[in-house]
Amino acid sequence: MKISRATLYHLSMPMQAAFKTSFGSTMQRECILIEANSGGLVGYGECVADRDPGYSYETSGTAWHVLSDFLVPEIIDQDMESPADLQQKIAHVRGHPMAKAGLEMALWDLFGKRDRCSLQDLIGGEGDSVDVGVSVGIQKDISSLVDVVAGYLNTGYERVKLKIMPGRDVEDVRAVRRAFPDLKLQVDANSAYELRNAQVLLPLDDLDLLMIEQPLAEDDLWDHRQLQQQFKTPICLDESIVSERHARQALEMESCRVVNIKPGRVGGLSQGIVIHDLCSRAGIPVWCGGMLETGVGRAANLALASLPGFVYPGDISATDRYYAEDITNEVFKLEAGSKINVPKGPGLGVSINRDSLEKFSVKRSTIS
Ligand code: OSB
Ligand code: MG
Repeated sequence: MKISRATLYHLSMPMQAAFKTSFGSTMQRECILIEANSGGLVGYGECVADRDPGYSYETSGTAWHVLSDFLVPEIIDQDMESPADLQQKIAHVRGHPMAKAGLEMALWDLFGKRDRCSLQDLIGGEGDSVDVGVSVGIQKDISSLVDVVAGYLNTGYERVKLKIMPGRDVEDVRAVRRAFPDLKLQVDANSAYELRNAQVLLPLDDLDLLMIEQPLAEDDLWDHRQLQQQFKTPICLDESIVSERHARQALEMESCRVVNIKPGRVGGLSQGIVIHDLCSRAGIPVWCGGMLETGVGRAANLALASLPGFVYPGDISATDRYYAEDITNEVFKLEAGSKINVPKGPGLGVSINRDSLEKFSVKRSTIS
């Protein structure tokens, strides 16, 4: 397979409601859509880097630069045997996993379309649907938080993740636990604590949480190990696991008992699969995180989450939890039992709504 040209679209999409985390608030979500052409086929990938370097050092600006000046030129008119082949061709580009993952996703879509095979089948996923939950941002006060959670439970979500930050942690979580004693509940701090002030989180250990996600800094596997030893509740790492090597070291150090896998954070679906396999061998459960994806990235996450080691519900909510209008014609709906169906069409199994793409594009560029 040879890519003759690729077009990058810098998108800015209004969200249904502001999504607030310990690192900032998003009302307008940015990403880069990669459209890759090969013969008569077109493949799409989503680069999940956001406008601001809050979750990661990558931004839509850095990803645009790295994709257009380094990654895409590396593959134009080059023969590729498989999507994973890309990784060798771009290994000399240090870092920038989200840019790499977006391009790799477009290749998976193309290979799947060429072979008339769904992404799920290409990677060996199973089943018609996956278990999902909803990630709830920090709200203006505790009673609004309980109301927002109640709203999601009414629409059918059976697992809720609460974002926490210093000053908005134990009391918020306790209120939700009191209101919903049997709810599958977990929290995510997005690196907002340090080992010395993370002691305030100890009461969370009695609130029957599935896990505590990324309490400490992304480059701090060691202190996560120290903290895990103080908790019965599993610590889950998100930001800290940027490669298979980090995953292996985290497991060897016992820095966590659960791993969140996001294709963007680890440099591509191929790398997500490698980490899934490593964790499965080690008996460590994984689950699929989210980056407020459009239908393109959401389709990829659903296929990935259908691999057997993904045992906890994913942060893969229905389209309407994020956007009133998406760039795919397909809309993902929440099904009974807090599930979303895995796309079965060739490649990612989604098609682009050109009008919506036009509407949300703030910049575009074709490389050939
Ligand atoms: O830490 O998991 C995170 C969204 C943007 C950046 C980081 C995170 C998140 C979420 C939302 O928690 C997950 C989703 O619903 O897409
Ligand atoms: Mg997280």
